[in-house]
Amino acid sequence: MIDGRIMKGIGGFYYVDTEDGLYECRARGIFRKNKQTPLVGDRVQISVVDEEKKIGVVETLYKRDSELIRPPIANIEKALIVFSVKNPTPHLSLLDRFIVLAERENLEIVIILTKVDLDDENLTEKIKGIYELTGYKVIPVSSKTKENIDKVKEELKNSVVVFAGPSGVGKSSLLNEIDSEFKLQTGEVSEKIKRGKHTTRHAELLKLQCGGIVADTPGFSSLTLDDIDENELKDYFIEFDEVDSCRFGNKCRHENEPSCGVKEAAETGEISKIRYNSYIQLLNEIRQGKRRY
Ligand SMILES: Nc1nc2c(ncn2[C@@H]2O[C@H](COP(=O)(O)OP(=O)(O)OP(=O)(O)O)[C@@H](O)[C@H]2O)c(=O)[nH]1
Ligand SMILES: [Mg+2]
Ligand SMILES: [Zn+2]
Repeated sequence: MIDGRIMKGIGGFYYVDTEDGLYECRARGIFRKNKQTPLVGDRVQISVVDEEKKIGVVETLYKRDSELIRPPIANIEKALIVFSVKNPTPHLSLLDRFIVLAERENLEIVIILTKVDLDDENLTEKIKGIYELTGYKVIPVSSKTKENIDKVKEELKNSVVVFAGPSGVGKSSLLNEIDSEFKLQTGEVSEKIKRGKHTTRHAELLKLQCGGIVADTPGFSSLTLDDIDENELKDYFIEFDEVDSCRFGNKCRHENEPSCGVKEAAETGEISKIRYNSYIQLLNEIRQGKRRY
């Protein structure tokens, strides 16, 4: 038996990286029976079936430190959330949804704004302003002009990082710039509807020359917060924590409660009104069990 990490999963095969190289593995039937699905990023134990051909079987799935459903990936430490300032137009409610899901998994979060070479409406500064108030690092980049590629590289050193964001924002393009050995497929953004064409089909872990592991993933166009509790949501808007003085303390849902410090902070601009409104929208959505975006 040897330990390894699932780098890629396609058509029922798992590609497991071990100290003895990469093995193509099937998973034991028992996982399916127990409704367990191995995920890219899973730490596993495999038995070798054919050393020559590098074929094995996944025998054990170790406990996950973190798990995302969209994109489907396990044991990530940090999420680089990638949105373009144009083509496609950034959808901040979708960005906030992803932040909530990543916060719940305790991931470190960095926001990457791509295609700044196309920014003719100064959206870069606007979005940067909103999210810097939260405390998240925001890095504007362009794979065209190579602006700030180095800063993104810095974020990838000695860490296990996922690139996540909508289709067509330039995740794979950016990764190709970051490591000259990567030859990831990239796709056009549809001229008419300005949406990506889902070029990347599977999540895949890639080893970087500089050390560190990064996952390229398929773009998503919607995220639901179905299994998040309405009382829990506020914990994932981390800037609310910095505001003291809600009359009901930690019980305050920052909605209609009197003397709510968070609501006041959104009025004075101490925290972003846009983020606050986004919180209220998501809160209502969770309540109504609605599934949008
Ligand atoms: N102008 C400009 N175009 C870019 C930039 N980065 C990527 N693109 C273009 O955007 C399109 C989509 O890029 P991809 O890298 O395939 O996007 P993706 O996020 O990987 O998309 P999916 O794999 O579908 O999730 C391609 O036509 C790229 O050439 C950029 O910085 N500036
Ligand atoms: Mg891609
Ligand atoms: Zn409050």
